[in-house]
Amino acid sequence: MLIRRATDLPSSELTPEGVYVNRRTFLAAAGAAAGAVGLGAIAGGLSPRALHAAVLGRQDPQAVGKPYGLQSDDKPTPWSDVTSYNNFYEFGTGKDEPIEMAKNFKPKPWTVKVDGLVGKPGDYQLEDFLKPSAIEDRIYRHRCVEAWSMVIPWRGIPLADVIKRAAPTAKAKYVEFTTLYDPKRMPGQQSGVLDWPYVEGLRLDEAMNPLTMLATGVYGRDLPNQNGAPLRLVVPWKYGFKGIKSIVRIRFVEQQPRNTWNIANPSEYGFYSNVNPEVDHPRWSQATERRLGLTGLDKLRRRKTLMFNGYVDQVGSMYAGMDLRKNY
Ligand SMILES: Nc1nc2c(c(=O)[nH]1)N[C@H]1C(S)=C(S)[C@@H](COP(=O)(O)O)O[C@H]1N2
Ligand SMILES: [Mo]
Repeated sequence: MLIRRATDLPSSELTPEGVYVNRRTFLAAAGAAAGAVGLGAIAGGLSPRALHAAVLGRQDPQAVGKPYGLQSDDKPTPWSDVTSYNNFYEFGTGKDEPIEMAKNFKPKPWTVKVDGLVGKPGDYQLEDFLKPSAIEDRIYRHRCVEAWSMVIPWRGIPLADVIKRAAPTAKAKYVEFTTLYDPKRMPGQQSGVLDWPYVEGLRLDEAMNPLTMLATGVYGRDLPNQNGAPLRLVVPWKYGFKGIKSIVRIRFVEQQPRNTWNIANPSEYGFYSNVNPEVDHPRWSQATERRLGLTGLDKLRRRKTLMFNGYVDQVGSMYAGMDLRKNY
């Protein structure tokens, strides 16, 4: 990996993982919202939160869940930011696009295939797939490779539960996850911007780590489509792109699986993708981050990024002896 010293990324949030920016949808929606509520020409200045409230009339729900690894100044990022600022290229490359483009997506019924090197492969209806596990609410830090962060109250089950039920064989060393491939329902897949379907992977011990979740909700509600309905991965010590959305297949394999962003740009995105303030992205620093959903002076303050996103105690030992510059 090419490692260059970089200053903080300017406008990091406007640069998707290496491709391009599309603010047209957002600006059009902002214009419409302003018209509807009589705000006139200041439309372009509406925050996603204000826009959300204006268009949908929704109040932020209360965060629910047990805090994991939070610092004293980590407050849950408002629902309106969590659900309006998303990367989900199946529904557009702009972060403001998924909320709009995914709104008619139907995540039910949903089947999950469990296969590969397991004693108990199967195709499950989502309800049956989840049912044996207790649903939990957990509040995690969330750090994107583009140097923005949130604090998200997830709802879901430990991935370890699913793995134990699948009974992997001794040969299984990795877990591969695959997103739905259905270009009619996911119009972004009609473009060649990524190799479809989106795929991700974890080493088996990472997948078994008690922090790793399969999420079905945020803020105590079912996942909004733009957040990866009805089932997505949450790995809080890794960059956000490991959190593959709308999962239809979980496969146990012997070799390290390929992962979409590594396929798209191997010099910038690796397999491990652990949050690490000491290893810069080739085009920007990873030492600090910008927290979304804040106001006033807090909004301007960059915070120091923590090793493994603040989860060293829970996950550090899995990487003992590994060169984290090589295994980025
Ligand atoms: N299927 C799929 N999963 C995906 C993506 C995607 O484009 N497609 N984007 C990833 C990226 S780059 C990030 S940062 C997170 C964003 O998740 P969030 O919208 O819940 O914050 O989803 C990840 N999962
Ligand atoms: Mo991302």
